[in-house]
This record gives sequence, structure tokens and C-alpha cells, in this order.
Amino acid sequence: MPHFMTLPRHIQEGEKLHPEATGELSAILNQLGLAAKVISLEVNKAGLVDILGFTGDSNVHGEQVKKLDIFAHDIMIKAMDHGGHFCVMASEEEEDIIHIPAHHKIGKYVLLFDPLDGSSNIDVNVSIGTIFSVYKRISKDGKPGTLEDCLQEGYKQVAAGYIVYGSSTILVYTAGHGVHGFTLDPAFGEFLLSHPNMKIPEKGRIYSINEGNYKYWDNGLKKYIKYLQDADNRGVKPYTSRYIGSMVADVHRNLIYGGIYMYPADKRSPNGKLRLMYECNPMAFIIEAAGGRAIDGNQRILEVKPTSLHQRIPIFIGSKDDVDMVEKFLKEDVDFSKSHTTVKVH
Ligand code: P6P
Repeated sequence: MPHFMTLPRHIQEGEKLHPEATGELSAILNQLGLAAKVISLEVNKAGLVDILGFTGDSNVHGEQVKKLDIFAHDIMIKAMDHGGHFCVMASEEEEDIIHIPAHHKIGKYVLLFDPLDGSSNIDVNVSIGTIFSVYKRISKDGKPGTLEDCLQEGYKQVAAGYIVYGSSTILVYTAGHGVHGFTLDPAFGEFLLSHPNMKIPEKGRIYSINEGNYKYWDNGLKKYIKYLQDADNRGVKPYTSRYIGSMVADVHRNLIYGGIYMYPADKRSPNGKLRLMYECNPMAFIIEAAGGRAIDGNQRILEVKPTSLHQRIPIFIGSKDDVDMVEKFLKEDVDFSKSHTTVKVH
């Protein structure tokens, strides 16, 4: 791996390989890298807020101390609203679409993002993440973007990525030519290529789901989870359960080790919990680009026709064989009780 392969250099070299690239997407990705560095700095001192006397709504400098997810939202807006790349944006933290300020040039891209997913984990120092999704506009150039620009199927994304703020800060993105991971070197504030051409193992041994909801699950899902737990009875290495409560961290681990993350519909949440436009679509775009799958139980996440900005959707995402298997249980409601289960074990 070439030394000192920074995010800007990697994007620029990627551009040379793809003449159709306009260089604008590169500028967008570089700006997102800048926003990630600023958010990472703040996230990494979150625990110090109380110790350093940053109490309540104002800190020692008399500045307004915002909740970290609002801070992350503001940073994403400030970093992205003036480059002339976007016609409209949308955030998990904002009910309506976000227009580009009148005095800024209106661009031809659309940005949707979850500024800080898993923010309830901040107070207990558990990994959290930022997720972003980029589309080309479909409305008339030169005018402010529209809600329709934001409500496009996931397969139309031109780029997607996430930043996971964990033991280190890692930015993972795809612009349709492979999935690439960069680790932030805090010594000089650069993202350096650490995971080139990421591919998710075809089959994993990790499943991620909130088992506290077990009694609300459909029978097919209950049977699938029991099937995983009995893997050793079939001479297969048993699966292990890993659930951090932060989708970006769980999906990132499964991207590297293999496995499946699930947030299903259940009797209490008929559409699951995760948001389609700025959580499931970008993560599905990345995982499919890395050779995995992402479904809502019936169809590819990326083919779901969006109906509203903050709509929720069930998601089963990860290693191809694992998603194939849960799909079988969800659709065939496999009769697990029979010793010779009809589900073929790979
Ligand atoms: P639960 C965080 O709030 C989040 O959106 C995902 O990052 C995470 O996987 C999930 O919700 C956790 O939800 O209901 O299991 O606590």
C-alpha cells in the first residue's frame, strides 16, 4: 500500500482512473473528510465536558454548548452549504429539507446525512458514527433543490460513506468504484488509506440484533436466531452475538469480519427503527459495493421507492450468505423443529 495515501490523494488518483468523474464529487468527499475531522475532535473530548466545567448550556468561553448531535449537524451544514456542489440537503436532525443559503451557488448534487448516529452512546463512551449519502439532482438545474431530489431510490446514489468514531476515527466511502477505508492520524489530522478495496466475507459468524425485542419478533426471525445459536449441532462453528447499539459500529465490524446486522419490523415497530434515506440506503450502497446484501425482508433496500424523508424501514444487512439465509427463514417460515430442516447449510 503506497505510503502517505491521504484521502484527497486517493480521491484525486481515483478520478484519473474514471474520466467521467467531474472532480466535483472529489471536492464533496474532501469537504466531508474535513467535517469528519472537526466532529471527531469534539466527539473525542465529549467525556471532558463536565470535567472541564462546560456545564449546562454555556461553556467557560460563554459559548453555547450544544448536544453533540446538534453540533455534528451544524458542522455538516457549515462545511457543505457553501461549496456550490449541492442544491439541497437533508439531515436526521431537521424535519424539512435544508435549502442552500441564497448567497451561495446552487449545485447539482443532493446530500442526506445522519450527523451522529447512536448518540445515546456518547455518555458511556461507546462508538458512534456519521452517515452520508450523495445523489445527483433530478430537478431543473440552477433552481433550489426539492423534496423529490431527496426522495430517490438508493441505487441512484453516486456516493455514500460513514465515519465511525471509535478507538480510532475511520472514514469509509464508495463512489461506485470499490469501498475504501481511511484512518485519521490525529498527529497531523489526515485520513490515511488503511483499508483499500474492502470486501465483506461471503459468510460470517457474527449476528447483531437487539434480543431484548425477541418476544415481539415474527416466528421466522425467531427460528433464524435459534438456527444460528444451534449451528454447532450441525457441525458448523457456532455464531456469536455482538450488538453495540450503534449501527455504524456494528456494520463496520461485520464489513471487516463478516456477519449480519438486523433491525427487523416487530409487533411494536411495524417499520423497524432505522431510517431509509440517511441510514439504510447509504449503508446498503456500501455493503453491496463490498459484495454483501441489504434487504428489508422482502426486497433490496436500494430498490425501495421512498415516500417520506424520515421514513423507517426494517433492515437485514451484511454477508451475502447470511442475508440469503435470514431471507429464507423470513419468507419460508422454515419449520426449524424438524431435525432435517429444509434450509440447506452451506
Ligand atoms: P435499540 C441508534 O439509536 C440506532 O439508530 C442504531 O445506531 C442502533 O443500532 C439502534 O438504533 C439501536 O436501537 O432499539 O436496539 O436500542
